[in-house]
Amino acid sequence: MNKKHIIIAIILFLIVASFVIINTFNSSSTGNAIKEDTSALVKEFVMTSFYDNTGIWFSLKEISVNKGDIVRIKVTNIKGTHDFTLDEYGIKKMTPLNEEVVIEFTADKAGEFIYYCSVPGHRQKGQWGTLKVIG
Ligand SMILES: [Cu+2]
Repeated sequence: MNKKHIIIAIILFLIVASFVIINTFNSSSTGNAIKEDTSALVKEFVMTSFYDNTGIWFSLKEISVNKGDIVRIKVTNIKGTHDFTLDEYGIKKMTPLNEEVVIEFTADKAGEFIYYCSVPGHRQKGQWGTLKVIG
């Protein structure tokens, strides 16, 4: 073995050793970082839809989030036949009686939007609310 071979052997050893070190470092540092790596926040809201002798309603009249948030709305219809409609976000979901329906979307458009029930007459009788997306 001449000098050249020894130098090549040392270089190869250093390359392999650095790979091992890098891999060890990566796996230990990403272990708890993976789940924290979501910059978007999930904003959760819970509401019911129902009617009474004064009108037809969503229990939440207003929802306020920041642009970029993930919005999760849990709607339970406790009286009547309703849906949850939010035109600007392309959402129209039936809400069967006594069943929690989860609506989830990213609030990527800033502004004020009206969510409502599209069953004829319901919006006019009060079944709507405002989604405020603060940009
Ligand atoms: Cu309705």
